[in-house]
Amino acid sequence: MTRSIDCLIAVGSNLGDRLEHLRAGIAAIDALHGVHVTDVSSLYETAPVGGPEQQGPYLNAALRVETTRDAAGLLSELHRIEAERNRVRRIRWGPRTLDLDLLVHGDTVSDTAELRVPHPRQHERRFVLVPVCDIAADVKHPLIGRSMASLLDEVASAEDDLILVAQQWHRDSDEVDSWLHCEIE
Ligand code: A4P
Ligand code: MG
Repeated sequence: MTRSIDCLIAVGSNLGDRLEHLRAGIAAIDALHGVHVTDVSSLYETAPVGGPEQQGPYLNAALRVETTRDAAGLLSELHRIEAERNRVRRIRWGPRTLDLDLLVHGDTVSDTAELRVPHPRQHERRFVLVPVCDIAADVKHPLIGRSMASLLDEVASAEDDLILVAQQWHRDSDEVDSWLHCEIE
């Protein structure tokens, strides 16, 4: 039997109907052969870090996933799902309908342009670490060797850089304020 690998994926959107993009992305990941979403973090609205000025705020969350796929195979499926949500890459860190970043894939380490795991900037970013700590606070960063909770402790926070929007949100039946379904341009 193929070994099942514990993974973390960051999800983000700051263009169009952000909630819809994230929900559809999670459903598509869970529907992949050999992939099972085991946990979903709370949903956060976060101020954009980097990229062009005047882009809209992000919705960010994190997923825990079990998979029998290797990291490259899983990432190529994540890119396909992004493309299904009309993700267009124009400018680095520019607005996007759906961003799916593979943060951790078991103890896999890769540093090529096509596949960087663990994701190189995750341990510096509250918009990644805060959701990750909802579902995987004790998971150790495969290279740094420290828990996600201890990495979060060291990241400086600015006022209003991140607000909790909802704890239960990723299924259609969940109750989420209707403002979340607004279109961001
Ligand atoms: N790539 C290689 N390894 C990976 C991996 N583990 N996961 C390649 C995902 N992609 C990986 O990615 C750029 C290239 O990295 C692709 O060719 C991919 O095959 P991308 O999705 O086109 O662009 P990106 O996500 O903008 O790139 P990058 O450099 O990973 O961005 P970051 O560092 O993730 O930052 N502010 C807030 N508040 N919330 C956000 O979610 N996101 C970013 C993106 C910036 N600011 C943000 C947010
Ligand atoms: Mg990305």
